[in-house]
Amino acid sequence: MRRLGAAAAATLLVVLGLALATGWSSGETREARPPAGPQVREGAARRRVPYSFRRVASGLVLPLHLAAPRGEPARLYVVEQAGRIRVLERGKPRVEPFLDIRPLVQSGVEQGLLSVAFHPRYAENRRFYVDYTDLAGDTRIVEYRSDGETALPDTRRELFRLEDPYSNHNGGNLVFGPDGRLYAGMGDGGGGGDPGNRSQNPATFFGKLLAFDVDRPDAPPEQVARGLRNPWRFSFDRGTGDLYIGDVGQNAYEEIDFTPRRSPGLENYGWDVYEGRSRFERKRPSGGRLVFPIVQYSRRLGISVTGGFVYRGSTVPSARGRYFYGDFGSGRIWSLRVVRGKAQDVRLERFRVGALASFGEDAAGELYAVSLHGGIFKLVD
Ligand SMILES: [Ca+2]
Ligand SMILES: [Ca+2]
Repeated sequence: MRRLGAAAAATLLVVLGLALATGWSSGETREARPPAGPQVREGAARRRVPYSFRRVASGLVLPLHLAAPRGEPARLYVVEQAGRIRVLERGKPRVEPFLDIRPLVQSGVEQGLLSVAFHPRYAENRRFYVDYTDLAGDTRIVEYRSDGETALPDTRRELFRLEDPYSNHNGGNLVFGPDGRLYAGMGDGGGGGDPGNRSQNPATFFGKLLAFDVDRPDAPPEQVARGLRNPWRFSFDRGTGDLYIGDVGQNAYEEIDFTPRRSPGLENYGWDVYEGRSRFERKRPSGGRLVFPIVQYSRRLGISVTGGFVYRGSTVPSARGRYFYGDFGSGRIWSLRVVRGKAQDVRLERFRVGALASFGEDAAGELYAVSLHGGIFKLVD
């Protein structure tokens, strides 16, 4: 694997929203404490597991994300940070990119082309969506269509633009939910400690989970959740519709948030009142249903969480129903099961993927891990 230089690696450490620590502390208070939940412990389960991540492709250039339309079992689409989407067919990157919008994209550290989502009826309508940082550093969410092989640049239609005060914490994940809406995870706008207190402020889109009705392009997105710092990858369980979010912490805790499909609505994931389950700022949450992480881990085990997927593939039966997630900096990967809303059987896996930028699913629900160093790995027996 090509190794990046030390300087590049240092900047990559902030790719996912870790950095710009500004001396905020997470002083505990005597106010109501959140419920204790499972902490991730090193070596909590060292039992032999029959699976691992095996490299299936190399040579991508700063790949950040991976997705596939449901109707294309033989293809993976890999997002490269600079502004391209590459097609992988049986492990081989096609020479011609699927999409190339590099001239429109400001790329580097936490900015760039950050994700792609295919319309649930992509096989018929060929519509797909990208989230990227434009040349002014602002977030854009744009629809394109393809001819089935390659994107058609002239079909571009903008859904959303958000002027961004800082270069970091851009969220950037796009996922279609079980209700057919397009969900977008927005970071808190950046800086350290949410200096503009945007995540709890219902008047801004920062720090929110947004849902777009892509058939009503002029309708504003619904804010379905608030209190996010930098949701670096979220997913809906394709089996149950439950929502899992990896939210990057400030100085202390990385967290995974869970919301069942049938939730009462308007979740508040806590930031910047809480970092993980710890008090961060002495103020009240701004409303909504306060949700604490189902699991968190400290700086000893990692620096920047990468949320993953509940495995619903068929290649590795023993992993079915387990939620996989990891850490960008340490490359550690864990899995767990959610039972009645709680994390159980949290397991540190034996394998690591360095510069773990994302997980992704193919059409059949097989699970992949994406290394920013250029490799794609598949969960196999
Ligand atoms: Ca703040
Ligand atoms: Ca939180």
